[in-house]
Amino acid sequence: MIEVSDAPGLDAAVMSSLERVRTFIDARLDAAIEMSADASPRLVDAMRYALLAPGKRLRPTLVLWAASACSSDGAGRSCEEAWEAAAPAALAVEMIHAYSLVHDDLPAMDDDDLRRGRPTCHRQFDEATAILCGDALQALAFEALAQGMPAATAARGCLVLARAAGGEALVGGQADDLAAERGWVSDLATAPAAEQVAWLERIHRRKTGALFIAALELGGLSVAARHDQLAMLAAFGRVFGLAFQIADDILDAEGTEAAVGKRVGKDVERGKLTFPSVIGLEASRERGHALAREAVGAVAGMGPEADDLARLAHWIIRRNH
Ligand code: GRG
Repeated sequence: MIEVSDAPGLDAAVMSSLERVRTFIDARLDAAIEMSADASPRLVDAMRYALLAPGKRLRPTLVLWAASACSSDGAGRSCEEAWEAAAPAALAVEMIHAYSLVHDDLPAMDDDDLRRGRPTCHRQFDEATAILCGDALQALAFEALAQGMPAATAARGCLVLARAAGGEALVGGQADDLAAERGWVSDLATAPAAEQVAWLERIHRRKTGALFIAALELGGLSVAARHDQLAMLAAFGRVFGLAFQIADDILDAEGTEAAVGKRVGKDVERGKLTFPSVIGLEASRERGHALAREAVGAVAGMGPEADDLARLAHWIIRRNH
């Protein structure tokens, strides 16, 4: 099992592994966004701007690492072959993620000016273009999956992705989060801490967690993973997603705009319910580390091939961006 005694070494290992994924994925994202002359040039510019912006590529990373972790175990596939098989799914999840960020930043939602260290899509272009850009990225995600995978895997993959992106998950979590922020949910502000934590977990399980779990499942599906492997990946995803979100809340409370690439301190400014605001910063950090350990335990049965996933789980709560 991965230990965190050598934290600087762990950070360096994760950063260099993420860099390898970025090189692999960015070249393919760039190619996937080539459009015919029928697409409006301004729209395509906005799509390229949003999709190729310098994000961490965490979701495609999970797709690729899930695929390689499931491939070595007697499946007779090399890591390179696993990544190639999983590439359409990796592109698709990043497209959904990029669309969700563009829409989340809109004035009607979170109203942000900065994303990934650059002006948000609607600030760089205009609001209507940003809305259409998100719409087109969402459609392109399903095109990438359906076109790049064998038919039966593609059908299953589209189902997994549609559920994770839909009204019961990403969009539903976002809708409930907005409802609470705008005071449409009564009693939440005065509810006991345990109820507030349960509410936070329910939001984040859908708004951010579902896409992480889908990324891992899609990675497994791409290489025809066994049921037990898919179950381990799902268990990892459930706790990884929550650890990621706790870290996101901590970064909003004490990160810097330069490192995070977006405005920080917004949650406090808006009196938003977050893990630090409900249980405090130290308890949030402890909970995040406990979840990271749980995530590592969830994939322990996959052997050393899951070491990258395990390191990522430890890093996710330590990150500064
Ligand atoms: C608009 C349907 C719709 C959904 C929006 C993703 C989302 C739901 C909102 C984004 C707002 C936000 C800051 C959520 C917290 C978690 C999150 C998704 C952070 C950004 O993800 P990272 O850190 O970003 O993986 P990069 O830029 O590295 O890809």
